[in-house]
Amino acid sequence: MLDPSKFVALVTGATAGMGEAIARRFVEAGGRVVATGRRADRLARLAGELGERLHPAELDVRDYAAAEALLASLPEPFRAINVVVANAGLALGLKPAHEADMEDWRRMIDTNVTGLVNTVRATLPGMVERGRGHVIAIGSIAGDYPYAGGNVYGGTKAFAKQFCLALRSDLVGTSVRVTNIEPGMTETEFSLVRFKGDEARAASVYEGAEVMSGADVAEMAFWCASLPEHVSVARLQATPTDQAFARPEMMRR
Ligand code: NDP
Ligand code: 8X3
Repeated sequence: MLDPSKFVALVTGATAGMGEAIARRFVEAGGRVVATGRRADRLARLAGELGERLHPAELDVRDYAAAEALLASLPEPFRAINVVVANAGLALGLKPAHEADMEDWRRMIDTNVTGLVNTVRATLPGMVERGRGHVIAIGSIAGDYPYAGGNVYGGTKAFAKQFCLALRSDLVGTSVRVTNIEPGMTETEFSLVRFKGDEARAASVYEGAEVMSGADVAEMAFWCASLPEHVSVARLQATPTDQAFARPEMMRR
């Protein structure tokens, strides 16, 4: 297993849910983390709690120039990033395609597809140059298994999966690993965002079901990153034990 104190991880979407849990997992294991997201207050709170091995940095993943500027401005102990967790993402709405809001579709594509590509393109050259690195994308089982209303969201996660597989082809011989983690239902702020602040509707998604937590997914990301450097997990798909493939309709309650 790799020495966790040598990890310098950049995590997108570290202000909530899985991203926050992943940042926490790497710092608590002794690594350094550049924790990013749009909500600066939450990043500051996390930095206050986790201490100097966490560097908070505001970043909207849709802005490629901002990602490059951030990398150029990192303090020395955080410059040699060797794990990139491209986690920032969202689903908006659950309407059938013929009724869906075009603006929701655009935002999902801008965040989950363009944001992922921006994060990877900005961080890859440094990792290739240093001969060490690991891209961990947070995809979803929705990238494999369709469900009603998952239209564009599932499409963006299918993109993440295929993009990661393609990256692996490009990166053979560079020592940079690529992993697409594909979780099933995980209780985070995901449904609150999907249903635009409707707390009752968001809570009903998880009611009576034993779903995964951000910490469960963080453990998967940490395990993939900790494996010896000659081992590269391509895809890691995991669901709650009571979920088969897709959303609640496939779940025992
Ligand atoms: P949360 O809503 O709890 O967290 C999402 C994170 O993404 C937040 O930190 C948010 O930060 C960040 N984010 C959203 N838009 C942007 C943006 N434009 N720029 C930067 N950061 C952004 O949801 P999850 O933790 O569940 O989601 C994390 C990932 O996991 C997503 O990619 C999601 O698709 C995926 N996923 C979720 C599953 C689930 O059941 N929860 C299952 C499978 C995959 P901020 O708003 O501060 O910018
Ligand atoms: C999020 C999981 O099943 O709600 O990727 O789409 S699901």
